[in-house]
Amino acid sequence: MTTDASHDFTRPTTGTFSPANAGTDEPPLVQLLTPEGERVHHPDYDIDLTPEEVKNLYRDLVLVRRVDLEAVSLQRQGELGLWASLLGQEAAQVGSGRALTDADMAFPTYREHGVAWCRDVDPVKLLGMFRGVNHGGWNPAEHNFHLYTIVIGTQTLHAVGYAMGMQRDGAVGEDGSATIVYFGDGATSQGDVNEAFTWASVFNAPVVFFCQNNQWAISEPLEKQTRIPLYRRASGFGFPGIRVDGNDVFACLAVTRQALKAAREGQGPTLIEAFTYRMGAHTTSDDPTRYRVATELEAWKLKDPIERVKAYLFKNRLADQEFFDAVDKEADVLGRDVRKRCLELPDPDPLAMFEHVYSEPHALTAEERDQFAAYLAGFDDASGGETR
Ligand SMILES: Cc1ncc(C[n+]2csc(CCOP(=O)(O)OP(=O)(O)O)c2C)c(N)n1
Ligand SMILES: [Mg+2]
Repeated sequence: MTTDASHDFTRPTTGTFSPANAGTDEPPLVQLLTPEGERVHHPDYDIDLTPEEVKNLYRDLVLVRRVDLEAVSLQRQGELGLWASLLGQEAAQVGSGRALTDADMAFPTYREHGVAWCRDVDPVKLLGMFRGVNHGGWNPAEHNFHLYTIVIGTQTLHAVGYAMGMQRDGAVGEDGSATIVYFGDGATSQGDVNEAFTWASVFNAPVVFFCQNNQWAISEPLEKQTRIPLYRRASGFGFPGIRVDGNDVFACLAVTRQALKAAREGQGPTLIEAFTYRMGAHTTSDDPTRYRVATELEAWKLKDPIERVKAYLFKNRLADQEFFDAVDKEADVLGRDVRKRCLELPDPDPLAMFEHVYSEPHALTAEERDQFAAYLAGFDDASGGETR
């Protein structure tokens, strides 16, 4: 191998280097609630929450986790084709989701069940999509929550386009709307995401890039996506980046609220890196024991997003056992209800798959639909479904 003095080949490529702690002058991530449930203060990102608001956040976290658990079970029982669990990422999703106003628009990946909850999307609609009985499940315009996007990173471009549209319609400003887009650590390696950063930056688009760095992109660790902490990518594009404790619902709420406000006020985009961990498998088709060690999981368990809010409420006598029992009971009722309604979802009309391919009638799609209808009609004859 040739060496070139102008390049630094001395940096380690494996082992000691970690984008989680790169550089010695790395500021600590924004945190307002420690894993032990101690409230800490931050000079730039503080937040005042009433006991009622904290209890509501706790309730959101517990209910969202319960829906997720129920979905994993349903998949295991053969009732869903697939499920992407949010386990461990509840605070990042509920904190950012609750920072949104009704007028704001959100673009999710396939894992944002907690944000969907905050946008009042019925969880059964999410399950329907993973059961393969609907085409996405909800009307994005009704919830200001776009459909789930499986193609990694592409929704960042949709979001920037949407935000630029709002900007041109004059729909931003203090009481107007901002756009938030969710993506993962792996997505930051996609061209789409980097293009979205460029466009958002140069057009000063009112958009918040919310990256849930859950440390893994299926079996690829963070080290294979970046040599610097992800939030620092933003400075190269010309807008601020901030790293927040993604397991701290208070901090996620505070930081996202501020970034959305800045977007509305014409200050352009912000990249938020929510530093968190995917506690479950990538999806129900994945087995993470094949590529990651159990000690990593154990370390993150101690940073659980729900336990720290519970500890905070307990320590400060803001809630008693009765409250926690009532939330658990509500979660049980919700879990049972979601399961029941999922199993009752009707199978779709087979021809429905040809609807909504294009917004207007399309000759080729119509031809394919007619061919398929004729094929299906072959099953109706007296031969019991035999076609020749
Ligand atoms: C363009 C594209 N390439 C590859 C895939 C396959 N794929 C699905 S999820 C995933 C990893 C995404 O990781 P990350 O962005 O960190 O999100 P996470 O799943 O961890 O939430 C990949 C590569 C895809 N869906 N789309
Ligand atoms: Mg990831």
